[in-house]
Amino acid sequence: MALERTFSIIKPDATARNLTGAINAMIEAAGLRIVAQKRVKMTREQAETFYAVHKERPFFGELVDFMISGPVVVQVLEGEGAIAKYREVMGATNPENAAEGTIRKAHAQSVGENSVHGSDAPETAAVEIAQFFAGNEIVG
Ligand code: DAT
Ligand code: MG
Repeated sequence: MALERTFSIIKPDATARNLTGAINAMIEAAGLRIVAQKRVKMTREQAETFYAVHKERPFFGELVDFMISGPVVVQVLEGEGAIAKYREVMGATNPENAAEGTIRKAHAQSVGENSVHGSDAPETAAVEIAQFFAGNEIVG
């Protein structure tokens, strides 16, 4: 398996509950390395661009409002098979379906307020990383 990078967001429901460190501990325990990280408040335009793939979905407005409702921590994670591995560590989108030991099982509050984002494929990871980080901000 190849060394990969994936894009992660610790979402506003998690930063509000002071869970950045707890989530980072789960990421690192899974063998993923945090090679870039910053805390930001997304603009509405940034959130709409980031989730553009979902713009026709009924929950799009709610999703954007939530993502700009408070600070987020954006991250680049690196490791062997990082994209699939982080999806596993996150757990299912709806915490009711998330496996024991996953971030969403432990911390998510609902399908909308589900604590973390992780890229779903190499192409989306590259686009998402480039939306928030310059190359020289990522230190592997
Ligand atoms: P994931 O974040 O697991 O990749 P996704 O890409 O299908 O899930 O959806 C992006 C986000 O949109 C998800 O994290 C939370 C929100 N969302 C998805 N389905 C939803 C629903 N049925 N109701 C409310 N929000 C939803
Ligand atoms: Mg997704």
